[in-house]
Amino acid sequence: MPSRAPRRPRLPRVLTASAATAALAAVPGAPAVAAVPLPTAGHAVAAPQVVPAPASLRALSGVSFSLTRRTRILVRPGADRAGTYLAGILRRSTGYPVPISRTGGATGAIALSLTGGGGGEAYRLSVRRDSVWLSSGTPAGLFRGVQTLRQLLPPAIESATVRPGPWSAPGVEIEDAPRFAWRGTMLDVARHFFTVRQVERYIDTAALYKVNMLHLHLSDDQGWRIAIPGRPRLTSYGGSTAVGGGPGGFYTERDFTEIVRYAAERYMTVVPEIDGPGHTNAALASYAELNCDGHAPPLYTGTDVGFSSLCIGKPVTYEFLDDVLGRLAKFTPGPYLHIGGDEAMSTKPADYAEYLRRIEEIVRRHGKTLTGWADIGAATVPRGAIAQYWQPAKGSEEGTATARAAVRQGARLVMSPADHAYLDMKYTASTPLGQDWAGLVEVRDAYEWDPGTLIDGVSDKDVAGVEAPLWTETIVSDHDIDYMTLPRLPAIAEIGWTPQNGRSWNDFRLRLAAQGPRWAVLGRAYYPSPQVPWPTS
Ligand code: TNX
Repeated sequence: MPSRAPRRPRLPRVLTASAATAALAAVPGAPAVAAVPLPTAGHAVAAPQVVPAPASLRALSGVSFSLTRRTRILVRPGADRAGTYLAGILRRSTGYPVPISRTGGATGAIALSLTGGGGGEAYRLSVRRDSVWLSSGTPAGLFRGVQTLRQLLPPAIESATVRPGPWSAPGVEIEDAPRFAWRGTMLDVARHFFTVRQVERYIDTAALYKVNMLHLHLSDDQGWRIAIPGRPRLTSYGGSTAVGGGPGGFYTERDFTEIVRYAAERYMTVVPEIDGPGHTNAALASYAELNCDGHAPPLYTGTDVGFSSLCIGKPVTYEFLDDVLGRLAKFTPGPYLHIGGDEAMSTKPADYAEYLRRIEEIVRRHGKTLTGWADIGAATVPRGAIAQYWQPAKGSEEGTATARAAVRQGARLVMSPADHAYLDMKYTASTPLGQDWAGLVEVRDAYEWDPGTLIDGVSDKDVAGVEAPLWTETIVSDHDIDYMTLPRLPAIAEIGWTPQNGRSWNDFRLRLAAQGPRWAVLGRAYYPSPQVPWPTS
């Protein structure tokens, strides 16, 4: 790894609410605000420290908004869900009633409105002395804006029990929109199984950083995690273990539907993955007919890759895939089905191409968009497919060839280069969890790269977005998930959200530092990287 000169930690900037109100730019729908001097507040209000950095943020020096026992949330039509979600957070920690009202003036209120104009996740947030205005063209944009407002309030706002406050947010004018539409994270529930509750907890962590795609790696050599009617052994047997021989587990259709619902409430799309033709030992062990020789291998609890393959020439393989993908398609409202396709070292190239031809037809027939690891670029892929780049290669190096081939065919890339975006890589040689085959990935390594220039011949228009995968060979608990995810998931989330020219490591590390106390209140463990000037108290 290149050595980097240590930098002197800087403390987060602090604004005091004692200066005169700055002149405010007009926000559509908001009344003009006179530049009157503020009463001197008795406490300092932290400067805005938002992750991902908004596309545009203007701090209003000397201005702050304080939640009080009388604060209301004013929801205009279409803003109910964001309002209810925000009220849930504010009520728990402040103990204030925070009623939601649909009528009345905005003074003293947090006003949420759908502007009707503009789609996507863009939003405007204006924090003034006597009111907060949040507007967006979509409910999803309001939800993203609520995450920003959360981060403007003190970390204790995340508390599940009542805290004393004060509850002030610094005055800001924010206009924000994401760089990429796909800002994902993947959780491997195959190597180790995680319960619905654990997945939902992870969704909550990711939602705070405006992550909008949840990729679930539902099958691999070590476990099959989703119930499929008519194929009970996939879960009763194929789901019965995990890496290291643990008890495994699986989701019923109800469980899966609950995860989809919970994610959708946070405007997050679930992308289910059934890996193949490799990474299929759990399925091969469950049904002998899926093996070319008709013999089921034993269950596998090690961590090797590349040894299993579905039988390409047998019709039952495609009946099986049709059943599984058809069922998943039915329970997945999002447009994507991820078919894996990585590391098929036990499948001949011609067989791999045939597998892709057949599975592409199945995915299309079930009305979904083909999504796979970028290895699929070695075969024929349809225009509009999504290829997920994972290798730790750059420029035109070997390893980028399949991704470039996918782009030439009209696919778009989701960028997950393992040496930057893999959440299972160790931070340092002494990190107790994780792997190091792609190198050590400190927070700065996770942050300092550009998905639009990493691969020769691939530019922003070919990139659907970014995703941070958490493979779980060494990950078994909520604590492990947190420790590997924080602080790197926020780094990848910022790459996906913030314009490339609007972000820098020196600024990011200060904003990241401000997240530490928030994670502490949320009960999230994190890796206290020495690259980040965490507050000491
Ligand atoms: C490679 S990257 C894999 C996974 C492993 C991971 C461990 C990719 C598409 N496949 O099967 O879990 O490395 O880091």
